[in-house]
Amino acid sequence: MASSASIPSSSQPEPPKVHASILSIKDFAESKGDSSPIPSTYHSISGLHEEDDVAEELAASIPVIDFSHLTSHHPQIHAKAVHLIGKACAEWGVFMLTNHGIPENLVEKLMKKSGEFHDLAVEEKKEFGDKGPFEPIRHGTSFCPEVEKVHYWRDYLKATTFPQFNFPHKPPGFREVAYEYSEKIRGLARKLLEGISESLGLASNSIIESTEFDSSHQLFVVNLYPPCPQPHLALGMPSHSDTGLLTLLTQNGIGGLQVKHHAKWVNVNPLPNCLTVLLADHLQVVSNGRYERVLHRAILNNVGTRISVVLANGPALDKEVGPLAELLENEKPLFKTIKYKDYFQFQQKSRLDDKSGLDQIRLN
Ligand SMILES: O=C(O)CCC(=O)C(=O)O
Repeated sequence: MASSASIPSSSQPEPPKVHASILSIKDFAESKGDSSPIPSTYHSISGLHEEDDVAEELAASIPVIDFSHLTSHHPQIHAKAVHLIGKACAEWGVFMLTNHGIPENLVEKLMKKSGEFHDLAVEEKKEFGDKGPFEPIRHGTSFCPEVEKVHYWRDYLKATTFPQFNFPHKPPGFREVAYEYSEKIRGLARKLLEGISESLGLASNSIIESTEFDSSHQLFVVNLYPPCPQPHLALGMPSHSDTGLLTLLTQNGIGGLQVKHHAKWVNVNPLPNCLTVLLADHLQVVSNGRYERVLHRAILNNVGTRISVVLANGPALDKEVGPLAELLENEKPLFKTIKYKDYFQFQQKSRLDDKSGLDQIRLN
């Protein structure tokens, strides 16, 4: 049985003073125009070698899962989809989800309202200023500027949309669209977790029950990456993995997401009207390492504003989560059991890097 644990406070060295004057990178970028050099506090790419590491030829190999096959009542079609989802989780940690049933016009409205939110004047968004991971609605820039050595070319809105639904009341209509979208995404995540449990040879409700997914914590993130005059020097988000079990991502048609696969960066070029599904830290924990979370990052361009809407679907905040008991009948736990709330807080207040909270709870 895995032991219960807490995450020690971060031992990261003190970062240099932050570039406190930039509250919104969108406003900053618009005020400077498209040809001025970016502040050195945003230089997160140190050399060309990082760019050279992109494996263009692998982009077309990112797995595609047809959701309608997973939910099919035809046993053979369902079994094949379960096999494919297990393979995608084991080999990539990311897949594109087609035929998911979310109407295209809902996603269009979501993107429009997301842009309108970020277009509000800074004054109008002040009431949502990020005051910490458990605030229900947070608006800010970069990731966690207080602890960063460099900053990221990104503004964000984060809202906890389950078990309580929290969302800004402006711009008009955004809240309603976000509610509908978040409900649909939670339904998809639940079905995907059933398929993933089956792919591990377990009962379909195994992950759902052990993580109390029906009271799960859902974080709704609306990222905006303005065009960057020197996209080869900065990042929208650095290499990281997400908290939670499954992240479902959609974007406004402008690419920028890359996933790490066998030490190479691979561009995610989504198929039309698909969602991108990323395995997050706690899927690695519950599967006792059979499936690994995927490292990913957001790169920039100097042409158009990119918006991504990212929903992180985790266990219930108060649930102590560790490797699934069924898997520990024949193998040792690779991770400590920890309250998801503690893990989430640690991740949201740390610098984003490859190590993540997983390294804090890994057992040798
Ligand atoms: O915008 C993207 O493509 C990635 C966003 C992301 O990784 C995040 O919000 O954690």
